[in-house]
Amino acid sequence: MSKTAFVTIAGRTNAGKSSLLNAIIGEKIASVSNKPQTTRTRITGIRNIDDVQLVFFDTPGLHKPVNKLSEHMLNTVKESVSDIDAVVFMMDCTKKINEQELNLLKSLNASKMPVILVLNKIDLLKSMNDLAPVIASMTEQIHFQAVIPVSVTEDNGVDIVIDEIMKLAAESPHYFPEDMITDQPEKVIAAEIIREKLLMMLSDEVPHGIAVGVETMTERDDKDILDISAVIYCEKESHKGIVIGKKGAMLKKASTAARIELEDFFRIKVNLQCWVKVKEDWRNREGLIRNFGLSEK
Ligand SMILES: Nc1nc2c(ncn2[C@@H]2O[C@H](COP(=O)(O)OP(=O)(O)OP(=O)(O)O)[C@@H](O)[C@H]2O)c(=O)[nH]1
Ligand SMILES: [Mg+2]
Repeated sequence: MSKTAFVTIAGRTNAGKSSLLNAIIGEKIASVSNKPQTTRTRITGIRNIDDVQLVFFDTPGLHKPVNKLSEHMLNTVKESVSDIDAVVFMMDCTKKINEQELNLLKSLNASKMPVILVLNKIDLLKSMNDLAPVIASMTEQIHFQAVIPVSVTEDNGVDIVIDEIMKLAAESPHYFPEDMITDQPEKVIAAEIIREKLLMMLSDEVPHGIAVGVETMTERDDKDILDISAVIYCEKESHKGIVIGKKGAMLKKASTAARIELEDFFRIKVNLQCWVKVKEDWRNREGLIRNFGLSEK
């Protein structure tokens, strides 16, 4: 008898949602960074355990919308919390809940959607006793299927999250082949790996204005080499200078780090070429957002 559970991972930006998805899938399919709003689209991750297929949707983090891109990101979250079996709601346990989070949780409760509360980053707590008031205040206001304290980076508690989700799987055919771990096209994964390295290396002002598009990705006939060419778009001429760096140092550092991870992911030698272009104010331009695959409309 086969079973399936569709699960959306939602919560504030930087809570550790993509980190959790990667930990559950066992491969890095979603970009992770300490900068807010790292995830921009819905990312699907698939894990098969015995006869159960778990399908996860990682979503952009809740934040205050400031431009058209963030409006699209927040719409993605809204659309991702219907027609599923459960929501994993993730919080950084060192941060207080805000109104946006509370509103989402209340509407999930109203729709009778099972919600598993995952309190992440317990490694940052001085004492586990600090968790008790957090849990008490949350469960006073919202009904949860389960409350699970975890530290994703220390691999503490992730197995308990999986066990809870397994309980919610319903009898159903499997929708994805057994060997599939994500529905992200390879070009998108490659672009996200490059964008993640830039997020890691650049200072705060620039990263949000960056989009990466992989233009070509071809394996050579005569050698085991994958040629990838990518364009890094930034919003300002001055940002382009920062992305390239002194004598190209920044671009070189980021593309080397990306190449190493690309080789690891695709298990083949990679030749990566990155170009930097300016597209002013792309985050407010519908057409460009569609172009980058950040909106389906
Ligand atoms: N200390 C600590 N840091 C963590 C833990 N889990 C994730 N992080 C860090 O938190 C930061 C954000 O992680 P992400 O997985 O990108 O968070 P996210 O919720 O997907 O963020 P958005 O995509 O912006 O919504 C990264 O620097 C992670 O390494 C944890 O258990 N403990
Ligand atoms: Mg994320």
